[in-house]
Amino acid sequence: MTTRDNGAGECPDEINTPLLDIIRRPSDVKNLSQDDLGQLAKELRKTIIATASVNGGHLAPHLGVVELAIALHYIFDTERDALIWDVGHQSYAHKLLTGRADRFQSIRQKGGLSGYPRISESPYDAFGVGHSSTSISAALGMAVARDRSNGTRKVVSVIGDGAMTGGMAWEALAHAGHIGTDMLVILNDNEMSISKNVGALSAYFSRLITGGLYTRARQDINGLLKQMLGPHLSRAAQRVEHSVKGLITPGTVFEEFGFKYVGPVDGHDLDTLIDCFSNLKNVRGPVFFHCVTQKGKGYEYAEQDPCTYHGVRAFDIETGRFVGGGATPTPSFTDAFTETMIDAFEKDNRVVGITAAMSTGTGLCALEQRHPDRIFDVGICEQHAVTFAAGLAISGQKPVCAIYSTFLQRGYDQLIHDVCLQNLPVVFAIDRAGTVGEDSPTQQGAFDLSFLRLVPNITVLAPRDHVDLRFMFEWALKQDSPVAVRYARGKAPLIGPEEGRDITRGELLREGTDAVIFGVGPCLAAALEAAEALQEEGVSVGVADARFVKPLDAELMDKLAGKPILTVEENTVKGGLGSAVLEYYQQTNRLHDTRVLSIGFPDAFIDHATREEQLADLGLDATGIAASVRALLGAPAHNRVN
Ligand SMILES: Cc1ncc(C[n+]2csc(CCOP(=O)(O)OP(=O)(O)O)c2C)c(N)n1
Repeated sequence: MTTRDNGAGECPDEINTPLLDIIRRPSDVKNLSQDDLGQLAKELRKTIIATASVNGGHLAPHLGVVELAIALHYIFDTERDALIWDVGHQSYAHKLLTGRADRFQSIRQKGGLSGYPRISESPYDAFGVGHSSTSISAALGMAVARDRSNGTRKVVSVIGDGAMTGGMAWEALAHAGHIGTDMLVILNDNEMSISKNVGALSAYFSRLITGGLYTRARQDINGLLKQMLGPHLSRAAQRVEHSVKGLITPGTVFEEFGFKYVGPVDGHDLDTLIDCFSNLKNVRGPVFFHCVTQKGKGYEYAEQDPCTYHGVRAFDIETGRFVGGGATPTPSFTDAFTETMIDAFEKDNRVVGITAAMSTGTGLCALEQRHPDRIFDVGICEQHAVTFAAGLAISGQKPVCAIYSTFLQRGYDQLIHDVCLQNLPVVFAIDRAGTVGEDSPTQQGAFDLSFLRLVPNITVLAPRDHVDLRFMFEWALKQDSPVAVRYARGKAPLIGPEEGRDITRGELLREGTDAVIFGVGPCLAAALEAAEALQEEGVSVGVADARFVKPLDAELMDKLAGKPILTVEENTVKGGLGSAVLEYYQQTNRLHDTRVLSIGFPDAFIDHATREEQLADLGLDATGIAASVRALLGAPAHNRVN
C-alpha cells in the first residue's frame, strides 16, 4: 500500500501489506492459514494508522477490534451472513477485509469511502449506522426475516460497552430474549465510551471481567457447554473450555433476558476468538458474547490516551503529535460555550450541565474537572438526558442540556412531551448544527431548526459568532421557558462589530436597496461577502441576521417586507428559517409584494466532504449565495462572481 503526506512534513513509511494485498473479498480471509492471521492483524493496524494520520477521523475504536473483525470473517460466511457494527466507528478492519483496501485512502474524503458502514457502499455492510445502540434491533429484524423465509443466514452484531448504555440496546435485548431466535450479540468491552464509560452498567461489566460471577460459573462449565452444544463436545469446544477464563457465566443479567452469556474473553487472542466463534456459530437461540479489548491497541499513543485518539485530525505517526490547528485567537462556538458555562457556573449554583457521553465534543469536559458534581454524563442516553433535564428544571435547577444536533433527534419526544409541553426552562446547547464535514450523512446537523420550530413554547436562537453565542446563553439562562441555542462546528470569528449588540432581536448588518439576504449562523459571513461582490456589479443588497428563528423578530420582518428576500440557513429548507419567513408574510398578508427565495439543505441527505466543500456544493458559500441573489432578482445566469 502506498502512503501520502500527512502534512507533518514527512510521509509515513511505505507500508508493506502482502497478506492484505491478496484479500479482495471476505472469502479470501478464510483461505489464509490461522498462523497468518496475526500478521494480517499487524498489516491492518499499520494501514489504519497510516490512513488516519492523513485523513483524520476515528482511530482508537478501529484499532481495538482488528482481531475481532478477522475472526468474524474467518469463521462466519460473511458473503452471506449479516455482520452489523454498532455506531460503525470501528469498521475500518471490516472495510479492509471486504474488498475496499484499494480505495481505503479515500476514506472520509469527498466522493471517497465513508467512515461508517453504508449499505450503498458495499454488500458486506449489512446495515447503515452512525448513531449508537441500533445494532441489536437491526440484527433481530434480520434474524426474524430469515426465520420467516426459512433461511439459514447467521446474524451477528458487534456493540461497544458505551453503545450498550443506550436504552434502545436493552429494548432490543428484551425483545430478542423473548423471541429466542438464533443471533449472536458481541459486546466489545474496552471500558471506554469516547471518554471513560460511566454508570452502573459499566461497573457491572467490570465486575464480570474481574470475575466475581466467573468463580461460580466455572464449577458448572462442562454442563453448560453440553447444554449449548449438545452432548458431544467438539474438540474445539474442549479447547475453549480450557483456554477461556470464565467462559460461561450463568446468572448474568443477559441470562435473565433470555440470552446465553459467554465470556469474558480476551478480544485480542485470535485463537480463542476463532475457537469461540466456531462453536457459537452453531448454538441455537440468542447468545451474548462478552469480549474485552483495549481501545487504541497497537499504537502506543492511542493506548495511553484512547480518549484523545478516539477521533483525530492529521497527526505525525512517530510522535503522535497533531498537525496544524494550534492555538489561534479565534474561538470555536464550542470554546465560547465552555467559557460561557464556566461563568454561568460561577454566578449561579443552580446551573448544571448534562451530556450524553460527549463531554469532550460538547466542551463540558472543562467544567467536569472544576465542578464534577454539577456535570452529569448520562451515557449514550439522549432520551434520558432530556427528561432528566426536565426533572431538574421542574425542581428549580437550571439545566443546560448539551447535545449535538443529530443526536438530539433521539430525544425529540422527550423534548416535546416532557420539556416543552410543561414549558420547563431547559436550555438546549445544540452543537454541530449544520454541516459537520467528513463524517457521514448520519452525523450532519440538518434538521434541528425544522423539528424545533414546530414545537410550542420553545425559543430557537442561532448565534452568528462567538460573541452572540455568549450573550444568547446568558439570556437563555434567565428565561422561564425552554430555549434552544444551535450553533455550527468550527471557528466562530466575529461577524460585524462587537459593540452595541442587542441579542433579543434580529439585526440589520448591511443596508441595501435591491434585495436583502436574511440568514442565521456563520453563513452570514458568506452573505456579507456575497453582498460586497454584488455591490461591485451595481446590485445593492442588504444583509440581516434573524438571530431568532422562533419567534421571528416581527419588527425586523415588517421592515424588510416589500423587498426581494433571500433566506440562508444551514438546515434543510423544509420547515426551517425560510419556511418561517414565508409563514410570517403569509400571516401578515405581505406575500403579494415580498418575493422570498430560500436556500439551505435540499431534500436529500448530505454526503461527507470537508465543511467548505459541503457548503460550496450546497450553494451556501459566497459564490452560491450571490448566484441565488441574482436568481431572485432575475439576473442573467452568466453574471457570476468569481
Ligand atoms: C445516539 C448517539 N449519541 C452519541 C454518539 C457519539 N458517539 C460515537 S462513538 C461513541 C462512544 C461509543 O462507545 P463504545 O460503543 O464503547 O465504542 P468504543 O468507541 O469504545 O469502541 C459516542 C458517544 C453516537 N454515535 N450516537
